[in-house]
Amino acid sequence: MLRERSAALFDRATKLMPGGVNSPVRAFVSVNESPIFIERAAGPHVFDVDGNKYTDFVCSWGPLILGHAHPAVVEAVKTAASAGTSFGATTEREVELAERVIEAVPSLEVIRFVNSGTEATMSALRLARGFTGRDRVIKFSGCYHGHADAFLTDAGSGLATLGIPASAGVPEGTARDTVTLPYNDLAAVESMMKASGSEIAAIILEPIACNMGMVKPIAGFLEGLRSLCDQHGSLLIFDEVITGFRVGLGGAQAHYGVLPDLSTFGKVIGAGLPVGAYGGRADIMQKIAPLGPVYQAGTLSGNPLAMAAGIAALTELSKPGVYDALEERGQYFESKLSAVLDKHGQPGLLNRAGSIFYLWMNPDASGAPNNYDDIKQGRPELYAQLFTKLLDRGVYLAPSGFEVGFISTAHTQSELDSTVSAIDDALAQIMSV
Ligand code: KE4
Repeated sequence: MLRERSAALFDRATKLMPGGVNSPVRAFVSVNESPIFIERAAGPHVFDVDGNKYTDFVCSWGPLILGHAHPAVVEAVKTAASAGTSFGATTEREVELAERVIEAVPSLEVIRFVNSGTEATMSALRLARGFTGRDRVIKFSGCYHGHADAFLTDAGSGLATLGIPASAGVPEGTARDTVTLPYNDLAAVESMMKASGSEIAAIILEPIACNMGMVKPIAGFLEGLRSLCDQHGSLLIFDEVITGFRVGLGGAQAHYGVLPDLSTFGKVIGAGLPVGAYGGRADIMQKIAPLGPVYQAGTLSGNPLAMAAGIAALTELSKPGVYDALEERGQYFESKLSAVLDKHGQPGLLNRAGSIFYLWMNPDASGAPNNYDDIKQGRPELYAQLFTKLLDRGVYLAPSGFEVGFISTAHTQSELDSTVSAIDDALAQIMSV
């Protein structure tokens, strides 16, 4: 495929923005490619500025569970925009979306909208610290909670992609208050809580880790964290920015039946527009200004266009059978792709949770990964080869071996079949070398 206009635009972009991008993973560094510039998208497809068509499994990193340019979402945004783009005042749409989110997610009593997942987790941590009067937080290696200082130790997503163990610019004191433990290692959390539980404001995690590739909680892990937080008066925070409204209307907390004290959201609830949210128990949330002493604010929080998009998306997602259909598509894709991986001698393993999947390129895998150290046994260079060959075959996977892929309601069986066939073809080439 020719991608000359993308290359020319990238040349201009690199003179204007760091790495030519507004978010590091978009630079395609770890897959040794020049990034594609997207011109438009529809349903399961994106089209680059050179007119090339790709079946898209990035889906803007999760928000587009209904596919690109869903008519109901586009119409809602157009209608909202024609009445004004922002007021800096309360609107009915904020009330409506808040009611829908709270109704859907079992642990939510009160919610606050912000503009990104980072803002949501940053605010949730400040709230946990303000509510408990404690400073320290436990996070898990390979989990990514956005780019607030407290979370940039041994994090996933772009830091994993670029091999950055901890970001420059984070003060020693901040890093000292963040304890980073191995995901799924309940014994490590138990001993930390036994030693310092009275200092721990919160334990935060992705209930299904999707930023180191995919790592699911082993039996008892989430329940164990819940119990440890109860024992030591710490708050349990589920970062559901990816899993929220993705693995079901109630998110991972409903799926696993473990209720956190606070949850964070983003992505799907904005349907591609900038939205984040944090919420949970009313007694905790009432500490937030203007009610309480924990300050958090935002010029564009609850933006009418973003609220309209979110309402439209949740209206579609609330229709009967939507998540069953997504699960069926996920199962179909998993069964077809697993057969192709077997055919080529299992160069990789597919991990899946609903419509989220992770292709872990690791010929030595003996089973699903349980933590970041397992994940790092994989072969990102093999993934990079597969990425490039698939891009040339019109399949756009995440440009990083540490990111997951997403299936939307717009991905038909035909798109999944052609994708599996392209992977079969690409692996035949790669494995023959
Ligand atoms: P944002 O600030 O990027 O909206 O959300 C941060 C965030 C928080 N929590 C979780 C579980 C997340 O996955 C994210 C952001 N996800 C990455 C992709 N894995 C965003 C992609 C990017 O950084 O460009």
